[in-house]
Amino acid sequence: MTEKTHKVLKAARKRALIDNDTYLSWYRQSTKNPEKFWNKHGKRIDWFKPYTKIKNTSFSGKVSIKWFEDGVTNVSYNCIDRHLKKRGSQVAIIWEGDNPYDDKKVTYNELYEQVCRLANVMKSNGVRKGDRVTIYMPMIVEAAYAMLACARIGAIHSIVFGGFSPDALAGRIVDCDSSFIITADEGLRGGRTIPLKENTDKAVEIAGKNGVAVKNVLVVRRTGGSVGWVEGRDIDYQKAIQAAKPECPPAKMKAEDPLFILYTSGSTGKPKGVLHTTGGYLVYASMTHQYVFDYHDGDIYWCTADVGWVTGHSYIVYGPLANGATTLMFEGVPNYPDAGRFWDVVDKHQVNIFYTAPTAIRALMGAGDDFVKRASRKSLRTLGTVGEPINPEAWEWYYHVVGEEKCPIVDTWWQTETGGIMITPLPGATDLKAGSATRPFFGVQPQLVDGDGNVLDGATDGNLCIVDSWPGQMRTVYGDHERFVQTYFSTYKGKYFTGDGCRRDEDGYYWITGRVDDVINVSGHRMGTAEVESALVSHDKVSEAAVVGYPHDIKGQGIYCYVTLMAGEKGNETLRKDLVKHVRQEIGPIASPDKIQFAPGLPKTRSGKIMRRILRKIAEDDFGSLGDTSTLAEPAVVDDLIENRQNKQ
Ligand code: 6R9
Repeated sequence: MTEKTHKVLKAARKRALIDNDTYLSWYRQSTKNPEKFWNKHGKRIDWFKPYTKIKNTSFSGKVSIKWFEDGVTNVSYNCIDRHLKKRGSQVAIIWEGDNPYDDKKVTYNELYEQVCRLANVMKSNGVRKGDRVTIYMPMIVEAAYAMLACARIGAIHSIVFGGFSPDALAGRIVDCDSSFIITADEGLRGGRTIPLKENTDKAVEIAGKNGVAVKNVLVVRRTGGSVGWVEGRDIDYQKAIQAAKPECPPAKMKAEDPLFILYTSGSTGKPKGVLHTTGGYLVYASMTHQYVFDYHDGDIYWCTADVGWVTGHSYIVYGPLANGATTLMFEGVPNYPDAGRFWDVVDKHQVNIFYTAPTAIRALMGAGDDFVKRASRKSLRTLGTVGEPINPEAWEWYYHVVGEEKCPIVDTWWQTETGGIMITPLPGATDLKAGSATRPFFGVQPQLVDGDGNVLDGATDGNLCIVDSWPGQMRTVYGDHERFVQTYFSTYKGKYFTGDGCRRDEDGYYWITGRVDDVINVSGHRMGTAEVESALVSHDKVSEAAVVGYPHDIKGQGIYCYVTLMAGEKGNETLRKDLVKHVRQEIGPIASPDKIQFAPGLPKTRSGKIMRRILRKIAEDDFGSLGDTSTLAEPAVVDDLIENRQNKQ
């Protein structure tokens, strides 16, 4: 296959921090002598006590990952204090509200004061180094303050995306035994409110029944809507902040002290608490932010993610602020008030670097070019995507229509687990191919293997592994190191297995083809099919469920559910609606099933394993190629599944 190549743009190369020769030579150094390379780049952040040890990592046996381990630093200090002298009055955060008339700017001086005050509020309520603090917030500046205040005092934050239900929130509070929660009265998105405090109240109750007593709930007034109040437990954010001292010294943190936990879905079991630590994470997040986006001093940078996902952690808050950037935080959605919102905001705040998800690009492409063209977009210089594979049509539209062929597109592949961008073009160095994440970042050594773990060379398809550690890598699954080892290092011994399939072409470019495990990617959000299945079977009319992904024009993948009912129950529209509601309650709106097929039976092997391959094919309406069904216990169930498929074309 030959794909069209877009050569590095001349203007991009002229301005770029890294040209192709530099990329090649740095990459060689980074893999030949990682110690030397990272010794140099670890110094991009400030250390209270410099490290002397650099890399101490092993992907075999018990698996242990330590970077800069004897160094002492603080993430909040690096994101705020160290910039104050030079850029105290520079804007750190531009906040753009859901309503286009609502915005504000926060300078580094103001950020310092707000974060210190909040850190003091937390301290005076008993939050100590190492305690877990749950953040369940809308996209308001206080969410960034909360993260940085935790980092300042050494508390470990666990952000739960505002789209998760009380049940899902409770599960995460219990898993990390968190007794302090920061939330808001309500969130606001696309003109609609989200009952965050009400959900928190429910979650606290559920957590209580599961043995975790939440001591305090700190509540920001966002909409002013009326909410329940528990005296002695709930704290009014604004009042508490005003009463707190505006100075709080940053805690001395060891490089390997935890910074945050972020729950993410895998192919089995409950979501895992991915644990990231202090030094290596910040070095990697800030370095990738600088070079991948070719960030220069004074640039206005906008990543449209939510802080509830890893992209928001690394590329709205930690990476950009560590670099002294101006980062834009957007509360709203791409199509409110209309599909031109992104481009209006680009003009309004003169955004230079814009980073979003393929699902948003596809949706906006569908709304037509006029929405794009009514904005000038003259400030734009670099465009980026993340979260899922981008189809070449959407890529070309982004490149030609949004960027007018003047902006390189960085298609950045990475994961919650990797902490930062792993495979990506660099704007001034890499020729682009629509749909390819191209080449590895410094220090990243990808490898493709077949199902038996044989290493595959040259142009080939395979399972994507990474063979050596990089500083941003997750260190463990919170509270369950064995699960960390099992999940990531046991499929292919001694290698980190990403769960993604991938093709490498004749130029050595990487093309991520999507998950090869039972994880689906819906609008860039990761979901374990097992989680949706367990939500479905917790409904009293359901006896069994199997969930697969199917191609969806906008979302990338849709959620297709096969449901077997209890004896005597009948599948109808009312029950379908009820099941959708039930899943939304159990997990949250992001897990809403798109299709539900009632099935008298599921195709299983004689040993009782559900044959997902067959279910996927039927959901794709591609049952001409079902492959071998002879190992099925009851081959006849397949005919019924085909007959009643929900995606008939
Ligand atoms: C950052 C983030 C990780 C999974 C990953 C892969 C998919 C992310 C991608 C991409 C193709 C890209 N993914 N970026 N696939 N091209 N540029 O999204 O983290 O939520 O943990 O998801 O997303 O399948 O394994 P996370």
